[in-house]
Amino acid sequence: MPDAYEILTPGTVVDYIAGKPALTAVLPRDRIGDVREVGDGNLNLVFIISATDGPGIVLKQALPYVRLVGPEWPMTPDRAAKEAEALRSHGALVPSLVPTLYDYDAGRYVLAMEDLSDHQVWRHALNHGERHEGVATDVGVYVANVAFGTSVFGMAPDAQKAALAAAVNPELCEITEDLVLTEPTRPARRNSVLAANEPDARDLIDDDATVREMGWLKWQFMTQAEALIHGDLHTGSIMVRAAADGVPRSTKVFDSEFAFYGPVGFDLGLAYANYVIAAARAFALGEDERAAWALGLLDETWRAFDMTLRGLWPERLDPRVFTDATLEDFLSKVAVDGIGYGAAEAMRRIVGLAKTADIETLPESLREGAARGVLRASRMMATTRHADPVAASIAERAGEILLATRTR
Ligand code: SR1
Ligand code: MG
Repeated sequence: MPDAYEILTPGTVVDYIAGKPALTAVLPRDRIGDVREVGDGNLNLVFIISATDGPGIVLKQALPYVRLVGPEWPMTPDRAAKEAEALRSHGALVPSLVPTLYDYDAGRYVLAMEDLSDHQVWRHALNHGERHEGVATDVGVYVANVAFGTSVFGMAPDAQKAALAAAVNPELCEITEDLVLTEPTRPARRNSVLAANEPDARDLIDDDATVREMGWLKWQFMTQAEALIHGDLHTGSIMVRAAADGVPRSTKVFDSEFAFYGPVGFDLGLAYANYVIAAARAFALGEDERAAWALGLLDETWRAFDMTLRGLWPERLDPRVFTDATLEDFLSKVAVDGIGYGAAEAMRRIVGLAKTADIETLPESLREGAARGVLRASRMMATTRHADPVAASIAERAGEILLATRTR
């Protein structure tokens, strides 16, 4: 652990900004409005410092522990440095889809970023029944640009190796290895479900075929350094703004502290899983048409990923043996991986730590069926992905399962 460092409070952030020229250039002291601590994630403090006459600044400070649990779970605040690097790297590739980073304070683990107060967290929007068109496409475009631009396809080998070494993120990867890729299919003290779902959780643990898939996915996660992936690309890591009054719609991918060089399919999979979870909520609420829309997001993200990567392919740096056949092989691998990681993330959000508001805010009678459906859908995804790695058909079968298991 690093030496003690000063934790920001609503009372100290104004002086903090005033002491940093990179920040006063964006938000001079005389334009500072109010200060709010808004962190609702699992790990960090987040302050929005608004301006009296326009956008302000967001400060995000990594605590030396997991906020969701408390100081009894220490966690390196150096994760903020990984996030800063990912923001810089991804922001250079797809500036319109990543918040601007104004400053990174390595001594106090503070990121200063673009104020996205005119956006909302996509998960919140989904949970309120809103449909933001085009976001799933943006997700695919983002993942493809990162997959190409931070990998050996788009970077010189020496620069790519240096970036890979700098992005090693063991503590945050360990969280994912435990919470996403191990505990959901094993008896674990951090697992919990409604009493009515205990048989479903036991069925998952007893499902040897799914456990086998999780073992393989975990091994890939720990060994396949394909690109500087986001590492936590669920719908709570995406901000959305609808078009209004001449202001265009916007998507911003944030919260990349889990970034490291890992399998590209992991990012797609986290998005897929949270689309399935959004659909489970909609079905539970009797909004079947909106559920079908949410399931359609899997195909939308995949198509955008596929098309964008194909578009970037002619720019690959070494076409000697990275031929068009390599592209097809890579796309096939990512398709299978994405569905597998989607399965891992979906089951984890039902039985493991850090559940989703989508499911948790449902009345218990509805939650039972939604949770059962997501668990069964995730087992289907894990075990059928090799035979049928098509996002659209996986979504169709997930929909059948969610409909058949819903409770009233
Ligand atoms: C202890 S951190 C729990 C979860 O929060 C983050 O958003 C990641 O999904 C992580 O697994
Ligand atoms: Mg997060």
